[in-house]
Amino acid sequence: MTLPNASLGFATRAIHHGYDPLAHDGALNPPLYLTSTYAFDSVETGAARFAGTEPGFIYGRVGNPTVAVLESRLADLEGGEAALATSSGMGAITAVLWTLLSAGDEVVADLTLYGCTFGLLEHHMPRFGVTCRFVDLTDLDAAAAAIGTKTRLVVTETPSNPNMRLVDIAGLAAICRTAGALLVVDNTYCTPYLQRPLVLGADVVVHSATKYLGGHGDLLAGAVIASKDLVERFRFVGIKELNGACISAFDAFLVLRGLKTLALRMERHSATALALAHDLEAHPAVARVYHPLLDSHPQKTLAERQMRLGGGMIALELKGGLEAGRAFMNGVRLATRAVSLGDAETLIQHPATMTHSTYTPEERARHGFTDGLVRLSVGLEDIDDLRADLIGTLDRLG
Ligand code: 4LM
Repeated sequence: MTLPNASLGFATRAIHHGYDPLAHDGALNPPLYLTSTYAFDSVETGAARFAGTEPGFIYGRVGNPTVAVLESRLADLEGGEAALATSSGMGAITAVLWTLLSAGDEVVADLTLYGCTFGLLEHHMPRFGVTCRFVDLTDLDAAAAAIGTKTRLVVTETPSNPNMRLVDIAGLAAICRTAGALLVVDNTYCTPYLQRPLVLGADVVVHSATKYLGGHGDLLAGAVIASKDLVERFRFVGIKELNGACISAFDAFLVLRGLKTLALRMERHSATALALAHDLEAHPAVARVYHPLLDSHPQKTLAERQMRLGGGMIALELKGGLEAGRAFMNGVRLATRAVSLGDAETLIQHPATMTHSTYTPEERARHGFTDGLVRLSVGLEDIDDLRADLIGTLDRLG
């Protein structure tokens, strides 16, 4: 049963792509291959597989049949040639950076990135002779001015974690192409259901599949999607020789299960988040709400052009600043105080002391997000219950 993929919709491909039950004893789900190594029928076969002159699995760190189904499906959904699944989002990011960068190279990155990506670029890559310049990539003139002859990679998230800034992927991709730099976009917040950076011109997409792709808060995983050539290098240099961050077959199986409902979940996360963003913005205790589709978002037009539905993430600041934000986070009863995002449960957390505590207070100020910022990952609960919890808590706090 080979499906004519080009004509199929996103949800269908997220459920079926790259797997034929009839080729696996009718098993509806891809078999879970729990093996660390693979038998060769001869020493010549083994040598040919290592040399890359014959296809086939060689060792669990560089491939597994369950993982291969996931990789094929992710490449298809992102519109890329190939994909590599990794042990976590950070495993994906380090596989890309360590494969492509050498001492003396420069990275240009956006001002706001997930805390550990920032920490890696600002505090650790310089130890290996790679410097990073953080630039406001929402300003394409500033981006063009910052990208120089030593710039090998340009790294961005859009919308950015935690403050929902948007970067014009097509515009930035054109600048990178002229300058000879590769554009890496972290698409964790959107997933390919809402935004497809490769189709817009980016060279590499990275994901924390721990989040929406898995969708249930029960695994850690990551992915890189790019050209076949780049993915080969990330697999055989980045994962095999540099960081060893291969995904487990069981986690790959769980991500495949999550993908079956990705389209449904993203519709619901997005609809609920937008409605709650409007409610929160109208509340007298709230100073500012950050969501791509609010009229108050300075890049709403770009959001409508390059992504769909707005996504499930909201950030907000209360008029009472940090103390009011703390009281709000401690006051909620349904939303769960936890980091991570993209789960069925609504999660609430404090970037300055949690996900972005890798930034010093000075860096947070320089990079443009306040200590009072509260982040919400809007889950799949009934909206009336979420509204009662969030708005009710704000009302109670006065
Ligand atoms: C969080 N985020 O924000 P692993 N890229 C983005 C992310 O948000 C994350 C990663 C990569 C959060 C984790 C605690 C945009 C993570 C890193 O956690 O290594 O799968 O992904 O709450």
